[in-house]
Amino acid sequence: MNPIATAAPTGGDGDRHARSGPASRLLSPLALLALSGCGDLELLNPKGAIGDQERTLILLALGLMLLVVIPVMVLTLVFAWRYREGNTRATYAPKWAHSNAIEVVVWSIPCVIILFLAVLIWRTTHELDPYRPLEAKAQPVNVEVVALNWKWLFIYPDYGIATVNRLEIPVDTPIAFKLTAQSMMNSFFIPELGSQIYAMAGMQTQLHLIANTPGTYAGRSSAYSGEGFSDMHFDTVAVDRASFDAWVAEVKAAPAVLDGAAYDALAKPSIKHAVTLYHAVDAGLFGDIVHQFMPAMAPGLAFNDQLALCTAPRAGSTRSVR
Ligand SMILES: [Cu+2]
Repeated sequence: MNPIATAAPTGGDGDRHARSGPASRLLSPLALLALSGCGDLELLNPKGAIGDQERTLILLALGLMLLVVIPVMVLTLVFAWRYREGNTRATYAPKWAHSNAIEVVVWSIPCVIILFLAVLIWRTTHELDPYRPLEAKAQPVNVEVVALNWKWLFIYPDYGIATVNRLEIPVDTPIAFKLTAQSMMNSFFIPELGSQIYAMAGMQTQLHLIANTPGTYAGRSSAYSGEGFSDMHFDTVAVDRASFDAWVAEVKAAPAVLDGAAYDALAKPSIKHAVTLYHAVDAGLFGDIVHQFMPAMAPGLAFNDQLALCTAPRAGSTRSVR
Protein backbone atom coordinates (compact mmCIF):
# COMPACT_ATOMS: atom_id res chain seq x y z
CA MET A 1 0.00 0.00 0.00
CA ASN A 2 1.18 3.50 -0.76
CA PRO A 3 2.26 5.10 2.55
CA ILE A 4 1.18 8.56 1.36
CA ALA A 5 -2.33 7.31 0.68
CA THR A 6 -2.67 5.77 4.16
CA ALA A 7 -1.35 8.86 5.89
CA ALA A 8 -3.33 11.40 3.88
CA PRO A 9 -6.69 11.15 5.76
CA THR A 10 -5.04 12.43 8.94
CA GLY A 11 -4.80 15.89 7.41
CA GLY A 12 -2.70 18.25 5.36
CA ASP A 13 0.58 17.24 6.97
CA GLY A 14 -0.01 13.59 6.10
CA ASP A 15 2.62 13.42 3.38
CA ARG A 16 5.22 15.13 5.55
CA HIS A 17 4.78 12.36 8.15
CA ALA A 18 4.91 9.74 5.46
CA ARG A 19 8.26 11.04 4.24
CA SER A 20 9.84 11.52 7.67
CA GLY A 21 12.29 8.78 8.59
CA PRO A 22 12.82 7.20 12.02
CA ALA A 23 15.47 9.83 12.88
CA SER A 24 13.19 12.82 12.38
CA ARG A 25 10.37 11.05 14.21
CA LEU A 26 12.72 10.59 17.16
CA LEU A 27 13.89 14.20 16.97
CA SER A 28 10.51 15.91 16.68
CA PRO A 29 9.60 15.62 20.43
CA LEU A 30 13.04 17.00 21.26
CA ALA A 31 12.56 19.83 18.78
CA LEU A 32 9.15 20.56 20.30
CA LEU A 33 10.72 20.71 23.76
CA ALA A 34 13.37 23.12 22.49
CA LEU A 35 10.79 25.29 20.70
CA SER A 36 8.51 25.41 23.74
CA GLY A 37 11.04 27.81 25.31
CA CYS A 38 10.93 25.69 28.47
CA GLY A 39 7.95 27.81 29.56
CA ASP A 40 6.54 24.90 31.55
CA LEU A 41 9.76 23.97 33.32
CA GLU A 42 8.97 25.83 36.53
CA LEU A 43 12.23 24.99 38.28
CA LEU A 44 14.16 26.56 35.40
CA ASN A 45 11.98 29.70 35.40
CA PRO A 46 12.19 30.79 39.03
CA LYS A 47 10.42 33.94 40.27
CA GLY A 48 12.36 34.48 43.48
CA ALA A 49 15.91 34.73 44.82
CA ILE A 50 15.99 31.22 46.34
CA GLY A 51 14.66 29.63 43.15
CA ASP A 52 17.23 31.65 41.14
CA GLN A 53 20.14 30.31 43.18
CA GLU A 54 18.78 26.77 42.99
CA ARG A 55 18.48 26.97 39.20
CA THR A 56 22.08 28.19 38.97
CA LEU A 57 23.16 25.28 41.18
CA ILE A 58 21.23 22.71 39.11
CA LEU A 59 22.69 24.00 35.83
CA LEU A 60 26.22 24.36 37.20
CA ALA A 61 26.23 20.85 38.67
CA LEU A 62 24.74 19.47 35.44
CA GLY A 63 27.37 21.25 33.33
CA LEU A 64 30.23 20.02 35.52
CA MET A 65 29.03 16.43 35.29
CA LEU A 66 28.54 16.70 31.52
CA LEU A 67 32.24 17.67 31.29
CA VAL A 68 32.90 13.98 31.93
CA VAL A 69 29.82 12.41 30.38
CA ILE A 70 29.97 14.09 26.96
CA PRO A 71 33.67 13.27 26.21
CA VAL A 72 33.08 9.66 27.33
CA MET A 73 30.11 9.26 24.99
CA VAL A 74 31.93 10.91 22.06
CA LEU A 75 35.15 8.93 22.64
CA THR A 76 33.20 5.66 22.86
CA LEU A 77 31.96 6.24 19.31
CA VAL A 78 35.38 7.50 18.11
CA PHE A 79 37.19 4.45 19.51
CA ALA A 80 34.63 2.00 18.16
CA TRP A 81 34.99 3.59 14.72
CA ARG A 82 38.77 4.03 14.74
CA TYR A 83 39.58 0.52 15.97
CA ARG A 84 36.96 -1.29 13.89
CA GLU A 85 38.01 -4.57 12.33
CA GLY A 86 38.12 -3.16 8.80
CA ASN A 87 40.44 -0.22 9.58
CA THR A 88 43.97 -1.31 8.66
CA ARG A 89 45.50 2.13 9.34
CA ALA A 90 44.87 2.19 13.11
CA THR A 91 47.71 0.93 15.30
CA TYR A 92 47.25 -2.75 16.15
CA ALA A 93 48.56 -3.25 19.72
CA PRO A 94 47.47 -6.66 21.11
CA LYS A 95 50.01 -6.49 23.98
CA TRP A 96 48.99 -2.96 25.08
CA ALA A 97 48.00 -2.84 28.76
CA HIS A 98 48.87 0.48 30.39
CA SER A 99 49.16 4.19 29.68
CA ASN A 100 50.26 6.72 32.28
CA ALA A 101 48.75 9.52 30.22
CA ILE A 102 45.32 7.86 30.23
CA GLU A 103 45.55 7.06 33.96
CA VAL A 104 46.33 10.70 34.75
CA VAL A 105 43.43 11.99 32.63
CA VAL A 106 40.77 9.53 33.85
CA TRP A 107 41.69 10.02 37.52
CA SER A 108 42.63 13.69 37.77
CA ILE A 109 39.74 15.30 35.85
CA PRO A 110 36.95 13.49 37.77
CA CYS A 111 38.81 14.14 41.04
CA VAL A 112 38.99 17.87 40.31
CA ILE A 113 35.30 17.92 39.36
CA ILE A 114 34.27 15.97 42.48
CA LEU A 115 36.33 18.30 44.64
CA PHE A 116 34.73 21.34 43.00
CA LEU A 117 31.24 19.83 43.36
CA ALA A 118 31.93 18.95 47.01
CA VAL A 119 32.87 22.53 47.87
CA LEU A 120 29.97 23.91 45.82
CA ILE A 121 27.41 21.57 47.44
CA TRP A 122 28.78 22.18 50.94
CA ARG A 123 28.48 25.93 50.53
CA THR A 124 25.06 25.95 48.85
CA THR A 125 23.63 23.39 51.29
CA HIS A 126 24.23 25.94 54.02
CA GLU A 127 23.36 29.03 51.98
CA LEU A 128 20.10 27.53 50.72
CA ASP A 129 19.19 25.78 53.97
CA PRO A 130 15.37 25.95 54.13
CA TYR A 131 15.60 26.82 57.83
CA ARG A 132 17.89 29.81 57.21
CA PRO A 133 16.06 33.13 57.53
CA LEU A 134 16.41 35.43 54.50
CA GLU A 135 17.89 38.87 54.66
CA ALA A 136 15.82 41.60 53.04
CA LYS A 137 14.78 45.17 53.71
CA ALA A 138 11.19 44.18 54.36
CA GLN A 139 10.08 42.55 57.61
CA PRO A 140 9.34 38.86 57.02
CA VAL A 141 5.74 37.68 56.93
CA ASN A 142 5.04 34.58 59.04
CA VAL A 143 2.81 31.87 57.64
CA GLU A 144 1.85 28.69 59.48
CA VAL A 145 1.03 25.89 57.06
CA VAL A 146 -1.05 22.84 57.96
CA ALA A 147 -1.27 20.02 55.44
CA LEU A 148 -4.77 18.56 55.73
CA ASN A 149 -6.33 15.69 53.77
CA TRP A 150 -6.41 17.01 51.04
CA LYS A 151 -6.07 20.74 51.27
CA TRP A 152 -3.68 23.35 52.61
CA LEU A 153 -4.45 25.59 55.56
CA PHE A 154 -2.48 28.84 55.81
CA ILE A 155 -2.53 30.74 59.09
CA TYR A 156 -1.14 34.30 59.18
CA PRO A 157 -0.34 34.77 62.89
CA ASP A 158 0.80 38.39 62.31
CA TYR A 159 -2.68 39.29 61.04
CA GLY A 160 -4.84 36.73 62.87
CA ILE A 161 -6.33 35.48 59.60
CA ALA A 162 -6.33 32.14 57.81
CA THR A 163 -7.10 30.75 54.37
CA VAL A 164 -7.57 27.37 52.76
CA ASN A 165 -5.93 26.60 49.42
CA ARG A 166 -4.79 30.16 48.72
CA LEU A 167 -1.47 31.67 49.73
CA GLU A 168 -1.25 35.41 49.19
CA ILE A 169 2.17 36.95 49.78
CA PRO A 170 3.81 40.36 49.25
CA VAL A 171 6.71 40.51 46.74
CA ASP A 172 10.29 41.22 47.82
CA THR A 173 9.35 40.13 51.34
CA PRO A 174 10.81 37.04 53.01
CA ILE A 175 8.11 34.54 53.94
CA ALA A 176 8.88 32.49 57.05
CA PHE A 177 6.89 29.26 56.93
CA LYS A 178 6.31 26.90 59.82
CA LEU A 179 4.77 23.65 58.67
CA THR A 180 3.01 20.67 60.16
CA ALA A 181 0.41 18.13 59.08
CA GLN A 182 -2.87 16.92 60.54
CA SER A 183 -2.17 13.28 59.62
CA MET A 184 -0.46 12.08 56.42
CA MET A 185 2.98 13.39 55.58
CA ASN A 186 2.91 15.86 52.69
CA SER A 187 5.52 17.85 50.85
CA PHE A 188 5.04 21.59 50.49
CA PHE A 189 6.33 22.77 47.14
CA ILE A 190 6.05 26.00 45.13
CA PRO A 191 8.47 25.10 42.28
CA GLU A 192 8.82 28.65 40.95
CA LEU A 193 9.96 29.94 44.34
CA GLY A 194 12.38 27.16 45.27
CA SER A 195 12.92 24.52 47.94
CA GLN A 196 10.29 21.99 48.95
CA ILE A 197 9.94 20.79 52.52
CA TYR A 198 7.97 18.10 54.31
CA ALA A 199 4.97 18.77 56.49
CA MET A 200 4.65 16.03 59.10
CA ALA A 201 2.19 15.32 61.88
CA GLY A 202 3.37 15.84 65.46
CA MET A 203 6.31 17.99 64.46
CA GLN A 204 7.21 21.27 62.85
CA THR A 205 9.44 22.05 59.89
CA GLN A 206 10.52 25.44 58.58
CA LEU A 207 11.02 27.03 55.19
CA HIS A 208 12.05 30.49 54.03
CA LEU A 209 11.14 31.66 50.53
CA ILE A 210 10.84 34.96 48.69
CA ALA A 211 8.99 36.02 45.54
CA ASN A 212 10.62 38.84 43.57
CA THR A 213 8.18 38.91 40.66
CA PRO A 214 4.42 39.43 41.06
CA GLY A 215 2.36 36.58 39.70
CA THR A 216 0.39 33.46 40.47
CA TYR A 217 2.49 30.39 41.10
CA ALA A 218 1.34 26.83 41.45
CA GLY A 219 1.73 25.24 44.85
CA ARG A 220 1.31 21.55 45.47
CA SER A 221 2.08 18.55 47.56
CA SER A 222 4.92 16.54 46.05
CA ALA A 223 4.60 13.55 48.37
CA TYR A 224 1.79 11.11 47.63
CA SER A 225 -0.76 11.15 50.44
CA GLY A 226 -3.76 9.19 49.21
CA GLU A 227 -7.00 9.61 47.32
CA GLY A 228 -7.21 13.41 47.09
CA PHE A 229 -3.50 13.99 46.54
CA SER A 230 -3.77 14.83 42.85
CA ASP A 231 -6.09 17.78 43.59
CA MET A 232 -4.09 19.06 46.56
CA HIS A 233 -3.11 22.29 44.81
CA PHE A 234 -3.13 25.89 45.86
CA ASP A 235 -2.39 29.22 44.16
CA THR A 236 0.46 31.29 45.48
CA VAL A 237 -0.38 34.89 44.63
CA ALA A 238 2.56 37.28 44.90
CA VAL A 239 1.44 40.93 44.85
CA ASP A 240 2.84 44.32 45.81
CA ARG A 241 2.61 45.43 49.43
CA ALA A 242 -0.43 47.69 48.95
CA SER A 243 -2.41 44.92 47.25
CA PHE A 244 -1.37 42.51 49.99
CA ASP A 245 -2.60 44.89 52.69
CA ALA A 246 -5.86 45.32 50.77
CA TRP A 247 -6.19 41.54 50.60
CA VAL A 248 -5.61 41.21 54.37
CA ALA A 249 -8.39 43.76 54.90
CA GLU A 250 -10.62 41.75 52.56
CA VAL A 251 -9.99 38.54 54.54
CA LYS A 252 -10.68 40.44 57.77
CA ALA A 253 -14.13 41.16 56.37
CA ALA A 254 -14.84 37.48 55.66
CA PRO A 255 -17.59 35.99 57.86
CA ALA A 256 -15.93 32.71 58.94
CA VAL A 257 -13.89 32.17 62.10
CA LEU A 258 -11.39 29.34 62.52
CA ASP A 259 -12.01 28.16 66.07
CA GLY A 260 -11.58 24.64 67.45
CA ALA A 261 -14.92 23.40 66.12
CA ALA A 262 -14.34 24.92 62.67
CA TYR A 263 -10.88 23.33 62.57
CA ASP A 264 -12.24 19.89 63.52
CA ALA A 265 -14.74 20.16 60.66
CA LEU A 266 -12.03 21.36 58.27
CA ALA A 267 -9.73 18.52 59.30
CA LYS A 268 -12.17 15.95 57.90
CA PRO A 269 -10.90 14.66 54.53
CA SER A 270 -12.25 16.49 51.48
CA ILE A 271 -11.18 16.76 47.87
CA LYS A 272 -11.01 19.95 45.77
CA HIS A 273 -11.88 22.09 48.80
CA ALA A 274 -12.88 25.59 47.70
CA VAL A 275 -10.75 28.57 48.72
CA THR A 276 -11.98 29.62 52.17
CA LEU A 277 -11.15 32.77 54.14
CA TYR A 278 -11.24 33.13 57.93
CA HIS A 279 -11.20 36.58 59.50
CA ALA A 280 -10.06 35.23 62.90
CA VAL A 281 -8.06 32.26 64.15
CA ASP A 282 -7.75 30.79 67.62
CA ALA A 283 -4.37 31.92 68.93
CA GLY A 284 -2.11 28.94 69.36
CA LEU A 285 -4.10 26.74 66.96
CA PHE A 286 -0.94 25.80 65.06
CA GLY A 287 0.88 24.80 68.26
CA ASP A 288 -2.12 22.73 69.35
CA ILE A 289 -2.10 20.90 66.00
CA VAL A 290 1.62 20.15 66.37
CA HIS A 291 1.08 18.88 69.92
CA GLN A 292 -2.17 16.99 69.33
CA PHE A 293 -0.42 13.62 69.59
CA MET A 294 1.01 14.43 73.01
CA PRO A 295 -2.08 14.08 75.21
CA ALA A 296 -0.14 15.31 78.23
CA MET A 297 0.51 18.58 76.44
CA ALA A 298 -2.89 20.06 76.95
CA PRO A 299 -3.38 23.30 75.03
CA GLY A 300 -2.80 26.40 77.08
CA LEU A 301 -0.26 24.89 79.49
CA ALA A 302 2.72 27.05 80.29
CA PHE A 303 5.97 25.84 78.76
CA ASN A 304 7.51 24.80 82.10
CA ASP A 305 4.41 22.79 83.00
CA GLN A 306 4.61 21.08 79.62
CA LEU A 307 8.29 20.37 80.14
CA ALA A 308 7.52 18.86 83.56
CA LEU A 309 4.92 16.61 81.93
CA CYS A 310 7.39 15.64 79.20
CA THR A 311 10.07 14.61 81.65
CA ALA A 312 7.77 12.93 84.20
CA PRO A 313 7.34 9.11 84.02
CA ARG A 314 4.31 8.22 81.92
CA ALA A 315 1.32 6.62 83.60
CA GLY A 316 1.34 2.87 83.04
CA SER A 317 4.97 2.92 81.97
CA THR A 318 7.45 0.80 83.86
CA ARG A 319 10.35 2.69 82.32
CA SER A 320 11.43 5.70 84.32
CA VAL A 321 12.29 8.72 82.26
CA ARG A 322 15.02 10.92 83.58
CU1 LIG B 1 8.06 17.43 74.84
